[in-house]
This record gives sequence, C-alpha cells and structure tokens, in this order.
Amino acid sequence: MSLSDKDKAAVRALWSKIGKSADAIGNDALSRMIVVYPQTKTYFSHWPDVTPGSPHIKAHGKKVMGGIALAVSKIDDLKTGLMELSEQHAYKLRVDPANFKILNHCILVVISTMFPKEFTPEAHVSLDKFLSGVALALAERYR
Ligand code: HNI
Repeated sequence: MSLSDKDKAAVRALWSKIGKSADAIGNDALSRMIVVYPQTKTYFSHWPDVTPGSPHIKAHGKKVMGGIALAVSKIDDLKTGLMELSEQHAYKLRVDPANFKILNHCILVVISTMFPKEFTPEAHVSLDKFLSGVALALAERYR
C-alpha cells in the first residue's frame, strides 16, 4: 500500500479545509473511541475523568491531531516522520497497534459527519489510505 501523488494531493487539500477544526475532530474521535470500543479506556486509566468530552479527552484529542498534522507534513515519508511517535507508543506507552485502526475508524467517521461536503468518495479513499499509512508507520518500531 502506498500513497499516489493523487492521494497526497487529496489529503493535503482536505486537511487545508478541515485542519483548523483539528481540536474538535480530536475530541469527538477520542470520545467515540472510548464509548464504542471501551477496551481502549484501559490506556487512560491514570486519568481522573475518562468520559466523552472531559478535559483530558479534549487535551489528548488535541495531541493526537497534532500527530496527524505532523503526518500530513511528512506524508512523503511517514515511517521516518513518525519514528519518534512510534517509539513512544511501542516502548513507553505500550499501545497495542490494533488500536491504531480503531482510532483511524473513529477519525474517519467524525470527519465524514463534520464535513459531509468535503468528504467526497475521492477524499474518503485517499484519507483512508493515508490513515492506514499512519498506523503502519506508528507500528514500525514494534518489531
Ligand atoms: Ni497516542 C500520547 C499521537 C493513537 C494512546 N499519542 C500521544 C501523543 C501523540 C499521540 C502526539 C503525545 C506524545 C507526547 O506526549 O509527546 N496516538 C497518536 C496518533 C495516533 C495515536 C497520531 C493514531 C492516529 N494513542 C493512539 C491510540 C491509543 C493511544 C489508538 C490507545 C488506544 N497516546 C496514547 C497514550 C498516550 C499517547 C496512552 C499518553 C497519554 C498521556 O497520559 O499523556
């Protein structure tokens, strides 16, 4: 799986329209993740309040979307660009990589509902490929 020039252009174009809403997207995606896939909550059990829209979820959604923004800027070489984040998730946070796909799904759902006009089938397929690339790059340091 690799991103074509067309995919990269579509992701950059979409991001230029939705990037300013990254905090809201992150909050909603994280909130959905913990509700729809409650097993993901175990990683956040050190937080005082793991409920949808809580200050911790909001702050973390912002961080995660910062990671997505970084990925958009490193779209030509996601593996190198996300190496440090991969190391953190693998060695320090010990997040099972299966969860990356779960969060990706939530991000897609949120973007589709928040930006129905921008989320064309063309944008959908390229964003899906991009997020898969992000998940693969984040899983890189696990082995
Ligand atoms: Ni993730 C911390 C980015 C998926 C659990 N994560 C971060 C940080 C970024 C980030 C950025 C902040 C690092 C720092 O403090 O320097 N995470 C991303 C991205 C994805 C992702 C881009 C996938 C799209 N993380 C996930 C998933 C889980 C997850 C799916 C678990 C279900 N991440 C964490 C945890 C932390 C974290 C736990 C530390 C939180 C804390 O306590 O500060």
